[in-house]
Amino acid sequence: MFQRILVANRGEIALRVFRACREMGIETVAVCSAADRGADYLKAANESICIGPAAANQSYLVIKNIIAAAEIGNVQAIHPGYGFLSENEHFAEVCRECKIEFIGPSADAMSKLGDKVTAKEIAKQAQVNLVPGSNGLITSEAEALVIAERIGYPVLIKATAGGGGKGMRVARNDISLKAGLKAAAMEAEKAFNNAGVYLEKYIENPRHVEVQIIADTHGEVVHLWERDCSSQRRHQKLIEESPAPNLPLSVREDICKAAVRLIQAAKYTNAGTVEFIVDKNNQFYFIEVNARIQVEHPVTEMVTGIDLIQQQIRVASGEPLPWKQRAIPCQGAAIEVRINAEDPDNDFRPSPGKITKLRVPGGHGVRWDSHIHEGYVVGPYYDSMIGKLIVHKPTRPEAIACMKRCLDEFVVEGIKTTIPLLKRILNHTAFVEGKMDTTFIEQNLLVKSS
Ligand code: MV4
Repeated sequence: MFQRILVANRGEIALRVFRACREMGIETVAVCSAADRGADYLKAANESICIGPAAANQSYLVIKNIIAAAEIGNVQAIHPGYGFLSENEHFAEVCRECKIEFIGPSADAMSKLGDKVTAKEIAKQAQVNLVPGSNGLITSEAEALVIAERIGYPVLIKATAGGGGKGMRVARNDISLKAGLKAAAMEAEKAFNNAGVYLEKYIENPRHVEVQIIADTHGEVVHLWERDCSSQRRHQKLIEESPAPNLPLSVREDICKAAVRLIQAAKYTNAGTVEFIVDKNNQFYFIEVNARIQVEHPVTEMVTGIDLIQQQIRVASGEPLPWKQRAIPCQGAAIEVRINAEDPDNDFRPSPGKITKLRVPGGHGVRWDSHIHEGYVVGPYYDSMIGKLIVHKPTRPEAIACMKRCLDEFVVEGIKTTIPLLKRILNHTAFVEGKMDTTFIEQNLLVKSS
């Protein structure tokens, strides 16, 4: 097992990893930008090294600065957290060239799954259900028109280097398909340096269901059940839960087994998430793989009782997975809300500033994963998430009641937060009945600015 790990991240997830390591007897080295220097959460690490100015592209995203800190800090491994360099295959490669273990998948698995067309080919080989569409990249307008004719409109144009909804375009007829292809390819070239696009049948109003998996370096893969993340706005998740509501057990088992087959076929190691969309008939379709630990991992930890960060570290050090699939339960219901320093009534504008008063809820089955405190200054430089509130109860109605009670107890003064919007969602019949889809919040819960 490693004795010392560097955490190449900040805020909530850096603290989450420091805490996991402390319990395992592993020392931690923190990196921080000038903006985070002296922050309270850094005291949970054994040492902290400043790696550059506030701007992420001059600190948390600079590979050579992080490697330098890892050398100075004398660590054996790096945990990347989520965001920043977590899915950067070049970073994973450099770590291993420097004889530092990257706590995540191999650069090879990352690059194969990072290309959506290649990921779909692997999924097809593993007999995982795909959305009908093009077999691979679109090579001409004429080809795209023939495929659209075959699968029927509406169709969705996606960038092979995209993901997370970046560079997607819906087309409902030949004219918008032709225009969309050109625009999507140009946008993808600019954003990802890769103009490749593919076509899929557009599934209207899907649910977003994703499967947590973890794989060791000895060929064992298990799933840790699924999460429903349909409560989102512009691809930013607001609420996540496990198990997925209104999904029959047989479908849940099938989707989880499909995820395991895909991960085995990709020779993927460490923790990852296989993302699906689910239509009104509970048919599921593979969408993409997220090759990192995700923000919403705590809901899975609550229902399975497994510490995913500790397990990531164990499998990265070469330990075999300690349990068989049948020993991984999905007990009760867990819900997570993301609390962001944003104004939901003002187009989610970031709301940086000093937190002048903070009262955090507690009680049975309540977990608060956050680096903030009264007096903390939320800066303008990074993602606006300031914490995650997670509840775990025997049943979903109890979890909803608990979350509502917690949000009522919450006091955050000095900045605007998404708490009022979260309360509205939790009180909406669509959420209470487990009937959210990925379009619901934008269509029903937001005051449209004219
Ligand atoms: C889709 C889709 C409908 N049909 N693919 C958006 C994010 C990216 N990971 C995949 N996404 C979608 N792919 C087909 N063929 C709808 C979405 C989608 C979505 C998916 C998951 C979570 C939120 C979403 C919000 C809008 C659209």
